[in-house]
Amino acid sequence: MVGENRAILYGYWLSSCSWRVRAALNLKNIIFEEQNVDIVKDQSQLTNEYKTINPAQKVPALVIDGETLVESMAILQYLEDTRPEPRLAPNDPLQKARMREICEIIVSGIQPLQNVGLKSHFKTDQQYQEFTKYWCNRGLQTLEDLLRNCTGPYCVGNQITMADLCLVPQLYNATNRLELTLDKYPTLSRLYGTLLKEKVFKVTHPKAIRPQNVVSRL
Ligand SMILES: N[C@@H](CCC(=O)N[C@@H](CS)C(=O)NCC(=O)O)C(=O)O
Repeated sequence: MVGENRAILYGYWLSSCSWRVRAALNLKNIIFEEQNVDIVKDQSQLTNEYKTINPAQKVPALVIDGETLVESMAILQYLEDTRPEPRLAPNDPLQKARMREICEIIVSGIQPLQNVGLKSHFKTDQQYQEFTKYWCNRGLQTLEDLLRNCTGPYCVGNQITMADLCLVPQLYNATNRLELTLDKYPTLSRLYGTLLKEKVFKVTHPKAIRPQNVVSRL
């Protein structure tokens, strides 16, 4: 039965994909505990034990309703389908497609190309940095172009949607980890500033949930 036991989020405090899910759980008032999987220092995602939770050996994974779910967007959709209020997607088909455009650019077009798991496949750290920054900037430019006419506080429509749940963690990652500036992206910059003031992003922010004594970074 839906919601019988406390959900467990396997995540990493600095992971953008984990933040998407953490924010959705928070918005939908789902009680959960977060298990920190250190994907940087300990590389706990690569253990056989964690592989039984997520065969892709990545975070996030969510144990909920007696099931284990992986892939952040599949998890968001499950939460939306099983706990429809508050809604994370517009009803209108065009608005929904607009929301998915934003999500896909981030989920498929940016995050996989800056994932920490790629690092060891580059000869030097500098090559990895240049690669990740290039693809992140390209994705941010696409987002800026698509959102240029957006004047409200959210990416799409008049409430937080999955697009915002993807955008805020991505922009935090871009500015904090990749040390990119948002100066070239006025719309993204404005949305980021506005969205960070929302309670959901304050309480689920990596700085708010950072485990004690953690020193590792992405
Ligand atoms: N498409 C997956 C991507 C998951 C992913 O790449 N997670 C990153 C952190 S944001 C990770 O676990 N990286 C560690 C690794 O690849 O070893 C999702 O949306 O859940």
